[in-house]
Amino acid sequence: MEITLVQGDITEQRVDAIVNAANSSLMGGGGVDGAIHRRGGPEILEECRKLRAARYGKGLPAGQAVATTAGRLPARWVIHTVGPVHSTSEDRSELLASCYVASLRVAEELGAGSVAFPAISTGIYGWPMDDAARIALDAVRRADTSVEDVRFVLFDRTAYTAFESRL
Ligand code: AR6
Repeated sequence: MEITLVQGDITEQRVDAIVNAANSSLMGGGGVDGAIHRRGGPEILEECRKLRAARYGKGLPAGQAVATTAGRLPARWVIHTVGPVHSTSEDRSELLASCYVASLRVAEELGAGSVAFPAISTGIYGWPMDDAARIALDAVRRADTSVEDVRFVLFDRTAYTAFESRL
């Protein structure tokens, strides 16, 4: 597997699948979730609604992942995963690692060879960037997967630098 780092916008990535840092409602939100739905168009939300009705009436639990179309985005699929909200009283690292592993598993099932990840949980969910970078890179490196190309798409310089020094 090749791991690359990019500073930029995940909605512009030409890969088989991009990963969305969603919330368990799957009904959209701010941050990268908002950008993906905005640029991908209503087809994504439509599929999310169907998934909720069929399988996730109580919401998609943190650490799990599920795929939809990518609508008008250049990718073929969006893999929605729910990161844990950062906590200082409880160690939720395993759940954050699970987002990456579960997303790669879904990608493999789809036959996706290239996957782009944002830095899950590091925005609205408050995870410190350095720690999130360590967990993300360790999880992806250890994952037993046929995905060949993993790209981390970091939105700003600080995020890029955090991942770069970990890599
Ligand atoms: N491309 C790449 N990275 C981005 C982009 C983009 N277009 N936009 C933001 N980021 P966040 P979370 C970065 O808040 O912390 C939503 O409302 C951002 O700088 O999007 O997992 C959901 O619906 C940060 O480093 O996700 C949930 O309610 C990283 O993406 C909640 O936010 C993640 O920030 C999830 O919070």
